[in-house]
Amino acid sequence: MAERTTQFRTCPLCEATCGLEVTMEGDSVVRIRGDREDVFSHGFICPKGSTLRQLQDDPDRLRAPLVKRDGQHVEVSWDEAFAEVEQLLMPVLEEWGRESAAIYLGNPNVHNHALTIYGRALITAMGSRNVYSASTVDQMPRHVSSGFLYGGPLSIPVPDLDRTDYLLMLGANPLESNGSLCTAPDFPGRLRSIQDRGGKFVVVDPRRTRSAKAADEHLVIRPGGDAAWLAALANVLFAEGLVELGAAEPNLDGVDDVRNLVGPFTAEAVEAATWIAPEVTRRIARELADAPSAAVYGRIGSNTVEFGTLTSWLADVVTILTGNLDRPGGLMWPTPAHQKPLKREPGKGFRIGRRSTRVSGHPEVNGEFPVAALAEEIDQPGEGRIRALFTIAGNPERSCPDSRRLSAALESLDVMISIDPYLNETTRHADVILPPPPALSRSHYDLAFYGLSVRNIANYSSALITAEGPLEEDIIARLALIAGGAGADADPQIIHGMVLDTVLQAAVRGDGPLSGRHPAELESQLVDGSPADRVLEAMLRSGWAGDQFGAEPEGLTLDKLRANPHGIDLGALTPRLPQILSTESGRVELAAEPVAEDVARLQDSLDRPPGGPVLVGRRHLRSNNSWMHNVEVLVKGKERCTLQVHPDDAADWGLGDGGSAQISSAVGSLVAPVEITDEIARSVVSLPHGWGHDADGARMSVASRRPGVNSNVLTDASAIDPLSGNAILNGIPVSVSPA
Ligand SMILES: Nc1nc2c(c(=O)[nH]1)N[C@H]1C(S)=C(S)[C@@H](COP(=O)(O)OP(=O)(O)OC[C@H]3O[C@@H](n4cnc5c(=O)[nH]c(N)nc54)[C@H](O)[C@@H]3O)O[C@H]1N2
Ligand SMILES: Nc1nc2c(c(=O)[nH]1)N[C@H]1C(S)=C(S)[C@@H](COP(=O)(O)OP(=O)(O)OC[C@H]3O[C@@H](n4cnc5c(=O)[nH]c(N)nc54)[C@H](O)[C@@H]3O)O[C@H]1N2
Ligand code: SF4
Ligand SMILES: [Mo]
Repeated sequence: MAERTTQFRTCPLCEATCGLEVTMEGDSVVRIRGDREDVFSHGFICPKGSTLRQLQDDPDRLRAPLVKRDGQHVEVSWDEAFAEVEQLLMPVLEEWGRESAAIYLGNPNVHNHALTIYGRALITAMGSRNVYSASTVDQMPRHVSSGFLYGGPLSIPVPDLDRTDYLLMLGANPLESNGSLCTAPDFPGRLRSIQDRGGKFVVVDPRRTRSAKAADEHLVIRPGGDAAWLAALANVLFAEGLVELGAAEPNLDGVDDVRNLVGPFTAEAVEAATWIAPEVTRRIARELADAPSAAVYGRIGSNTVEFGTLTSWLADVVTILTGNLDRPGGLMWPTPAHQKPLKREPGKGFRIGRRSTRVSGHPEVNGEFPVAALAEEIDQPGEGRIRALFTIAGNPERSCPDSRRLSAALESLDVMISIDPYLNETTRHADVILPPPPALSRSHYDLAFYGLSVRNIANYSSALITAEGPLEEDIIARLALIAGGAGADADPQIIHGMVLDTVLQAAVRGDGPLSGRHPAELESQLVDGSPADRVLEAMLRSGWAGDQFGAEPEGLTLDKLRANPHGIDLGALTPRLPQILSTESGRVELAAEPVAEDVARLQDSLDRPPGGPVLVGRRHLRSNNSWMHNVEVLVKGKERCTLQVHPDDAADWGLGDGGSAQISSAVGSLVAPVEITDEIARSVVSLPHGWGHDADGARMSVASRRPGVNSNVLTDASAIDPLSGNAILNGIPVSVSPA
């Protein structure tokens, strides 16, 4: 019998970054549970955390590349797969030019440092600006509002959960999702602690979610009403003389403009659009102003809506007006270990629309185009049509709006290449599928999420099980070499060297602690590791907490992280104004023009007559977007892909619990089982996303036995938030009838 060992690593499945204790016997996993000594999660995990083993062992997980031959996916060797990529891709690029290629980056790209670091290399080699990602069905409004307010789309402040006295949470359900754009393992426990220390948290949601039940107060809001309601909170703060800017005041521009902009949004004026009574609006505004510290936090239900960017902006505005920006207990910016020390320099500011999409003219945002436009960019004829597509760690056929059209568009491509462990609804269209190593076979470091974390943490995990195939950075490097014209046999070290050199060159630039040192000298100090780990090491050692390649011997190194498998806690968040600002003015620009101009659209919406029912989404603790429904222990039990309907609506529409309903929107229609519950507001119905696992050609045997329905058949790709290009996935007008 193989020896039993205990290993520690971070769960890569969601943003919470929980520590796992993994008991192994040789190369097999015996047990996974929460790591009680993890410096951040202290033993907390959710039911998904222990399923890394099931993902590893899943017989449907691809172990070798697949290529499509006569409509069937068949296994081939890695060399054959790359040769096939070259043979299919290059003629398309030669005939139609670089702009005929596009890439879609799915959510796990940010849960995997190899992908986070290497994505850019493939985009550069592809030589096309057609970049799409899951960000525009998710958090793009947050990037845009942060870009305009603070100058940088990544300068997203997070609620200082562990010190706040008052948390106002809109369209987020962390008791199911474990939090997003706010990395905080054991989010539920941290919310309870707010209450234990005498504070309060309020949930604003059209559904009485688990988070709403745990909250001190739950406000039922009309879907899409958050921006108007937040504007009303700001209005009350001004009207009642409650604005108190606090220490951030010298850094703020545009407070008076905001006063004017929110002038029309009185508590009375927004009542119909929000379903929130004026006296409640006024009381919440006063509570926010009175609280010793407070933070406003909005997520999916407030981002993937008609006024996503305005909602995101106003959440920060209300926090700012109550003096809670950049102070303990308010909204604060993390300082991830890999970030270089910042100096206050006038920034370049933030801009959108440096180019636009071919068909609908949607502006570029943060270097990408709205994924809602992907289908039409493929299926509409004309110069610049997309004919070649890479998808990396994404399932757009389930996660993006108007799936039917997107499905047909994907099928029509000249060539499609996917990096994914599954033959699923999206990759079934691919000519070549390249499977990455599963989580336990790769190292892990949360490069993205330590920048959105409620404490400054560094925690590195080693790979535990030998990978069956190449590392993901090797796969990307080989694709980049092919796309760049070097061919399928070129040495991936060429790309690895380039990626590393970019980081080392940046490290020695400027007058930071490494200025004057030579990249080659720094490189010679790197410990042996995978290519992505060497880049990570360079980032960490040159970051603010790093050892500066020997100059600060007490500082962080990858070896030091390896010796601390429960992670290193670099402390609570600290104030970062004004250095964090990169606006042109060097100040917080509260009323940047594009944002201010969009307020008129919000004002117009106040007089809209009440419409019919609208559809919203939801998440369940045992799900992870579209891709973990193949894990038996997570999907067993009660049917979860149900249409939630209020009892009075069910009576009006003639629906019975457990019966079937037909739901129709402007773009599609589907039939789903009905779940009658008073946990949802009247005139609102809810379906989770990421289901619909009955597509021909997919190979997910567990998921296909409980397929559920795909809610994105109903979402409309022409409905986007204009500033961010984000798809509107909540508040979709629908009609509902018995099926
Ligand atoms: N209606 C509606 N639609 C939504 C949402 C909603 O709330 N409502 N939510 C949106 C949100 S927030 C998001 S983030 C998107 C998600 O949208 P996507 O990112 O497109 O979809 P996922 O379901 O996360 O699919 C992830 C894919 O990555 C693969 N994968 C997993 N791990 C790895 C890995 O390490 N490497 C590689 N190469 N592949 C991997 C999985 O097999 C799967 O195919 O969906 C969005 N769509
Ligand atoms: N278990 C699990 N965890 C996950 C995921 C998962 O799929 N499953 N996905 C991960 C990803 S990619 C993300 S982005 C995060 C998302 O994390 P959260 O933002 O917490 O996501 P949801 O649980 O979808 O919560 C959104 C809530 O918004 C409400 N809502 C809908 N419309 C409106 C509206 O107009 N206004 C308001 N105020 N509320 C509204 C919905 O009823 C729902 O309760 O979760 C991550 N964690
Ligand atoms: S909460 Fe997220 S990070 Fe923690 S165990 Fe569950 S899936 Fe993993
Ligand atoms: Mo997401």
